[in-house]
Amino acid sequence: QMMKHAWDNYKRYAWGLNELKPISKQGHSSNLFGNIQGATIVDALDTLYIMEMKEEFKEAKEWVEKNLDFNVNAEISVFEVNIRFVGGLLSAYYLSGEEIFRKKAVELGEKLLPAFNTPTGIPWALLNIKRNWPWASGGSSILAEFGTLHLEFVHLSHLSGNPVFAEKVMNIRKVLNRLDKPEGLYPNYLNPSSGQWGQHHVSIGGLGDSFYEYLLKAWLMSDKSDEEGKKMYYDAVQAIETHLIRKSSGGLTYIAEWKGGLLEHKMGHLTCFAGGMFALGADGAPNDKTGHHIELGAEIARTCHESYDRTSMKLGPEAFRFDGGVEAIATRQNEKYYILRPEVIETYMYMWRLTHDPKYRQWGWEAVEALEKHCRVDGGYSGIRDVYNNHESHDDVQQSFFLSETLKYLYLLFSEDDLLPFEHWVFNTEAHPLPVLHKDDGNKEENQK
Ligand code: DMJ
Repeated sequence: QMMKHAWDNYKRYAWGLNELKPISKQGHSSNLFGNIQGATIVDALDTLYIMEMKEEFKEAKEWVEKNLDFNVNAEISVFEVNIRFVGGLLSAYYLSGEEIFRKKAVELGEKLLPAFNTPTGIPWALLNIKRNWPWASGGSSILAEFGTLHLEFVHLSHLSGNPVFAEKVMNIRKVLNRLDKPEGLYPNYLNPSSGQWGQHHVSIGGLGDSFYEYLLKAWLMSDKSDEEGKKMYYDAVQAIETHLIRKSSGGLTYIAEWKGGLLEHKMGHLTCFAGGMFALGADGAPNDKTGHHIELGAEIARTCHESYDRTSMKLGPEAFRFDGGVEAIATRQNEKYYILRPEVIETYMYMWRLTHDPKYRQWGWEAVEALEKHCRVDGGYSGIRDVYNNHESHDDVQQSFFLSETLKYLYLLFSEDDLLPFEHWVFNTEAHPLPVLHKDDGNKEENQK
């Protein structure tokens, strides 16, 4: 019903545009996608399919056939377009088998390739004028952006028969492996021309997050044959544990940010995805650390739940701190907003599947109630400007990831484990499921031809 409400209102007021403004009941355009339109449609395709909303899936598919056009003349974010559009199209193809989605995914992948024309092969953040974000340290590319192409690009090679996509992302690995890493950590900034790190800032939240996620998932998606991805992931987690993970005096485990050796005792909502990541990776953890990684996941889930529970609206802030006498609370006005992000619910879903502890469903249900009470409006769902306030001030944006991630993870949290089982599917960072590529998949397809 939540999906229906979000979708119907998007359809009614913003059909074909990128996102919905649910208060003003009109389209919302963000500068991430340039002239590419229909972000909500492409991001929502697989959720509609999984929820068996057949009519809606059909109309979304027709829109893609007739209208989805990749004009990259205006500037686009390579990362955002990859995770939402390429990822969304790939999942829609694998779930439905409809050729149009495969064709569009490969077509779009090809348009992204010029971003890799740099001296190192580390891609630019922005196309079509190839450049980086003006705010990024020393003209750098961002770890979480160039490190979050791997899953989609491996699938693009698999589906197109063109090895160029996989070669591009394997080269990123090569560049990273050649570099010295401070204390074994990966800085968020890397200059694509010089191949040198920018500022030594390290984060498991924004600017770093999905790079780590994709190391683990690359290994899982390769049917555990990508030993390099595996080693990079577990080595990185070891360094994160030593240098970034701390426990508050009140007993809450959190992941701090690292700035040139100094810790900032702040955790972002984005960082909360790491609970699910640690638990998902627990099985392969070296040195008998499986139980330890599950426990780490559980502790991060608990901390992130506290960040929700300590607000008036029971929805978590964008960032919360562990200093100045507070724990898991936002102290700065510009960190008190909630924009329908999925990461905490994502972690509940992984923890539920991997432990079956009923508290994760309870916590997920608390989030459903809070979303219904504070974010649901006549025209869809909106983010909130201050979750500590008793009265909602809505931000008037229904983010496309609310349909692709937040609602999908909630649905999976309350579904049986055999819906998209983890042995066969990995989720890209926008919650688009991609199948594990089994070692004999290539041959199977050859034989079928
Ligand atoms: C999504 O686009 C993805 O989850 C990304 O990895 C981080 N930001 C948003 C959701 O918060």
